[in-house]
Amino acid sequence: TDVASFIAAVPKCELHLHIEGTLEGELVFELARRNGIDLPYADADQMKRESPFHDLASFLVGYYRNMQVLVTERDFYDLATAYFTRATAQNVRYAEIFFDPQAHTSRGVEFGTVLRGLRRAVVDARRTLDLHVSLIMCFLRDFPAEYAMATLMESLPYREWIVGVGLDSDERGNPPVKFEKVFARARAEGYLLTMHCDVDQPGTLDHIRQALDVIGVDRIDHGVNVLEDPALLAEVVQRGIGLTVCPISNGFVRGSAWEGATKRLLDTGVLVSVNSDDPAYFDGYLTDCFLRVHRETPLSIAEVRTLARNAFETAWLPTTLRTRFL
Ligand code: ES4
Ligand code: ZN
Repeated sequence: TDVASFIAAVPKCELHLHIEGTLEGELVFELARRNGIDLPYADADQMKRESPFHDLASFLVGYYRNMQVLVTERDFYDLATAYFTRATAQNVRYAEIFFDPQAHTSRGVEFGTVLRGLRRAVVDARRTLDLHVSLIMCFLRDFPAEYAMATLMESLPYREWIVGVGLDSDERGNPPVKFEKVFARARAEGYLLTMHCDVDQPGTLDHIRQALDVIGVDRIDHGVNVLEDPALLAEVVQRGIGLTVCPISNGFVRGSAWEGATKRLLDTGVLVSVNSDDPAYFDGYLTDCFLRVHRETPLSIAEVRTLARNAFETAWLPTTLRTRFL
């Protein structure tokens, strides 16, 4: 088989996927109608055309604006189910998906509404699609640490439904150490830890260093800037820290500067995985992300297999599923 067919067919695992980033324009309009919300656009095409972005901060504006159509438990169920269906069609077998409770509680949607909707979709996906999904709760780093801590406390009744915690949103001026206490408490509660060290953000090498040494993360989301620091790179390899790289979103926001980064990380022995980040916004689900890497730097079938395997290897799988997938 050729590499492209192999990419499509190989069983895949996704570790860096914001469920709110799978909100397609058509669903925005359907939920707006259902919830009686007025949108300042005639249709999904116009909305997309008139919401351009050029960096992380400008991307986040449209991302949070569109989320306002998510109100009821059913909305969160429908959002997640739509992604699970698309992912399964691309041979994703296991996914650890991020959700941003504060993007909803901050506008009056209850934490439990979000969790129950997502959980019901996870349970149904296992039954109807044979897709296994775990939830990772992300804190919004541009809100105060106290709000993150309150969110962590709010999650404890749902502890069994959540495998770990992460950190996302606007990184500028919001370093990992801002959340040192929150992540220490999360660890004590048994959550596994990851956080975004987004590409080319100001202070990114310090952020990666803090994530490793102060926070003690189990994985890093993005983290491609380790390629600029041999000591950091060696440590990531030696500690077996997974980097969840997102080739399409990197290209979208950063242009061509990091083209080929996935292959370079792979060649250096990093446990790098390929992920789609916010596929509704960056126009590509997981197979498309692998194809992007292959277009940047041609991959052998063995290299595709390693990239797919790295994701399962660095996933937070329960033992029964580890033996099934690895
Ligand atoms: C995100 Cl690409 C990215 N970076 C940081 N936070 C995010 N939330 C959703 N997508
Ligand atoms: Zn992300």
